[in-house]
Amino acid sequence: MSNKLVRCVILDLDGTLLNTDGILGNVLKAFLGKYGKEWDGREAQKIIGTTPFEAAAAIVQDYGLPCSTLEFLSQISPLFSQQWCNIKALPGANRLIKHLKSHGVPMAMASNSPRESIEAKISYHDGWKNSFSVIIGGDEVRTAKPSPEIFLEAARRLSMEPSSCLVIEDSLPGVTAGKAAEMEVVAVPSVPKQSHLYTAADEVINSLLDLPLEKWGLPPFEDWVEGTLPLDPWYIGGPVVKGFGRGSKVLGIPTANLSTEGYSNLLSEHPSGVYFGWAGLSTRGVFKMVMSIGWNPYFNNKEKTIEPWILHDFNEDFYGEELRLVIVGYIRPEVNFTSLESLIAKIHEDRRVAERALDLPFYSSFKNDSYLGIS
Ligand code: ADP
Ligand code: RBF
Ligand code: MG
Repeated sequence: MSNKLVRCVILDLDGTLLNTDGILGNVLKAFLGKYGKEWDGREAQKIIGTTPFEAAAAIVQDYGLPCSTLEFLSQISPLFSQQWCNIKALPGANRLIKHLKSHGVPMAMASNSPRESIEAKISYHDGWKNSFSVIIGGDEVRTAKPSPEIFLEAARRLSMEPSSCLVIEDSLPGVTAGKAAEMEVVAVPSVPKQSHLYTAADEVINSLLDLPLEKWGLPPFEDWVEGTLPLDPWYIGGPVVKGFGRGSKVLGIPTANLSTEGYSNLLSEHPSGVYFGWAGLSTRGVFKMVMSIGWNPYFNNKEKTIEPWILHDFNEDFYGEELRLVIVGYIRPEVNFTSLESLIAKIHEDRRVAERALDLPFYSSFKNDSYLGIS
């Protein structure tokens, strides 16, 4: 089935463009602690995409807090506002906004949070406010998402037919609202391993890096080179630790695992998927590297790990040695496979893509990065 062609894009804010969830978790953890309660991350899926009042009501009820919803809201709202300056753009958010703006694709922002909060949050992100022809908050409509009202109002203000709008949403209420408005809907779930819940969406993607704009007749991204997406480099390192013990045994593909302790923030900031870059081992040299980040759906791991395959033949193990990685590009999202053979074949294809790309000037320049520890 081919998608309908659209002419404009309506974006949700929290969880879609902004990594609000991390802040939400930190504030609630501290706040509930004062009542002797422990924040359970599982509550997140329930409140994502709801209005502040609905979220507050759910928390007061589920935790049996000795206060009213309004009291809770008035206590916690200032704690959130203080954190707005710390909310980071999600990977791919700036890229998407710049791309659509430079191609003249009209954009609206439609969020269940009040207009004033939206304005405050986006004020910390250069160029965002001016890129949207319409910004509309939950306090500007009678009924919030999952009602279609906010999206229909956004379309009206854009002077577009609902059928010409593509909605991008991380939450279930948002997806429901978009479909009820008879719009095309892409879901980017902000809570991991939940994509099976998003069957109403026209497409479910893992992160904004994977958005196939051309499917809706929108101008495609032009920054992919030879099957890879250049990234702002990021760095991770530490001693090589034992992994699941199946890389070389089950797949014939050894992965030198790093402890994720101390890197939980970094890991949660980066979408799961296949990445590549350079690996430095202090006594051995700098090598090309391709890796997966995530839960390895084929094995359904419980924890998000990094699995770097160093593209060099070593004659021995090097557990305990310091491994430094600079990650410079992205290849694809993690996927599940129906057979071990197809998983292995795909990883070997990733290897070829990474090896070729790392010879390109942009990527090869990082081979000399001082972080890798070898001159
Ligand atoms: P584990 O589950 O303990 O990570 P693997 O089967 O994935 O075990 O093997 C990884 C180990 O193999 C690394 O920790 C390292 O010591 C060794 N090794 C040898 N060659 C490589 C390579 N090319 N890339 C990554 N690790 C390698
Ligand atoms: N596991 C998956 O389940 N799905 C994937 O798409 C996937 N891609 C990978 C890509 C690369 C480059 C590497 C090195 C590994 C990948 N794996 C993937 C992870 C593999 O399952 C993992 O290395 C083993 O689980 C070892 O613990
Ligand atoms: Mg391993």
